[in-house]
Amino acid sequence: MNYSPLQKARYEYTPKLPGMLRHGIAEIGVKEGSETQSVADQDKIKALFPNTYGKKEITFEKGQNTSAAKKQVVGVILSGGQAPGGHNVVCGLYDALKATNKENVLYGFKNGPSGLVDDDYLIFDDAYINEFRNTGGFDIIGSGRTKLETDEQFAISVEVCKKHGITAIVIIGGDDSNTNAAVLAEYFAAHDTGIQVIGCPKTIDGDLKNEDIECSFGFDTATKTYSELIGNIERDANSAKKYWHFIKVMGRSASHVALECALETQPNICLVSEEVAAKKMSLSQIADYIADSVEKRAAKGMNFGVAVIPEGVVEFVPEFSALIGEINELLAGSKAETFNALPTWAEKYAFIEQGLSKESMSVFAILPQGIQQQLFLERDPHGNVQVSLIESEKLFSALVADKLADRKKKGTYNGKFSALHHFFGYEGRCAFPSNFDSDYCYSLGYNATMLIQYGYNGYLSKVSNLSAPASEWVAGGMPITKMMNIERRHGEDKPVIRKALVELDGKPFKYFEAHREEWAADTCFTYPGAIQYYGPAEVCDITTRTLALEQE
Ligand code: FBP
Repeated sequence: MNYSPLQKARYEYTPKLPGMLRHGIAEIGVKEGSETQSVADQDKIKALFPNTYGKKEITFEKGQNTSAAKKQVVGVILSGGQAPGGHNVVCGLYDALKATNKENVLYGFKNGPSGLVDDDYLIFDDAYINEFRNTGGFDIIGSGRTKLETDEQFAISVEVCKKHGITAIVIIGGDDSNTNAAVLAEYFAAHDTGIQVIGCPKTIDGDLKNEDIECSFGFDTATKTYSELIGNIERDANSAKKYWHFIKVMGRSASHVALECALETQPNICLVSEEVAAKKMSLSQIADYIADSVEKRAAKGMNFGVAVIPEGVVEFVPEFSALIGEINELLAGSKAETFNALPTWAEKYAFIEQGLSKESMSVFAILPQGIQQQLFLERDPHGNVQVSLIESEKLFSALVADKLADRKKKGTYNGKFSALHHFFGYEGRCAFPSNFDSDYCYSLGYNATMLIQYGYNGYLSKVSNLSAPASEWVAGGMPITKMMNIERRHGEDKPVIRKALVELDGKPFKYFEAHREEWAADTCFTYPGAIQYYGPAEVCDITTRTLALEQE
């Protein structure tokens, strides 16, 4: 194996645990808090989770470890998209298991939740796990997006666990995966299996957060990686002075990633999908908003700039989601075949023109042809438009170019507009975790072992007070049912963890709102540079601006 110098150096890094987990295992006591209730729909959630609902929140503290001495055989699963720090959750889990009892065993189910039902696993040992300490990626066991949600899958899971003597399953995932973890925990309890389930909050998107979970892991490193790249592009823009860069960033529906990157780099424009929805903005209004900045800057001789676009923004534009809905209808069932059989784009266009309402057609007509075609070509297995594949960075730059052409005709704008496009997503999901994510993830894993040791089931590993130094972090657990409500999904009422979108009255957005006018008209770029792993704590251990503003 060839290791990079940084990889070798990171193997030596000792992640910081919360103060209360730093004493020996024998001195980790537990304090139970009050009973919990779900955030909404209490009666319905209680009825669906009769065995795991209403449990107490708990905190660990220095004291006598009163847990039952019992050999633990634990299985861990990585679920969904990669997020920096996942390896450290596994390392923390492993180290705490071994520190508790050398006989404890950790199984890793491969390639996501399907590994459990397929009984596809490896057993961790020191030599294997040491290769992954403080590194990015999920390649330690792989990940996948299969959901564990049917009784049949649950029954197989019980058989697999029994076969290996597994006492607990740890699921490292986002809101959906942890919702599934809660359902699995309830099944295990209802069938008296004695198997526990613990979740850990993962996703670079930052949308698994609530009053208990301050942030999901991976958000810190991913946004720092994107911010470094955006900062570099800003510096290039400010040097060359000839391009407008349109940069789309991952994050699915929520705009937490885009907003954090904007707070870090102060670009000229950052769209926030949640604001677009609240103001019911049209594509034309958004294009005008960006064109205003282009025009103001051009008047000062600055024919360059940077615009950050959240991945999911188009879904939040009401007229655009209406258009998507109509397209899905237009091509439902066998109509897709009729459409696909049309030989030329002109004929396809005529078919579309006939099928769409006047309003949706007027939206469709202003889209660049590449995007129009994308809407009909890139479809998911259910035949629906794959909104996440829409190149919104190109869409908005084309709409802005049209606006500027009009303004030129009217004589209000006389600049040059040349656009370049970028999409940052995969670049950040497997970066070496920042010190924050290394420490946070290791703590989440270590803490998960403590929750297992104390016999908790259906809990999320919780580490809080995260903008303080790690020594002051607070470790404990929260029943997952506390975070749930009922939502309509695929035509059915489902118990789910509520996805956290950007709050427009929250401090991070308010800060952005107070500064964006100045950023749009002037050049206020900030260049955060690369993540620093070694050096002064104020450079290396700082958390996101989002968390700092939320907790100031
Ligand atoms: P999770 O929600 O599973 O954490 O994944 C987040 C994410 O990185 C999104 O930001 C992005 O839209 C999506 O995954 C991409 O998924 P895929 O890796 O399947 O292309």
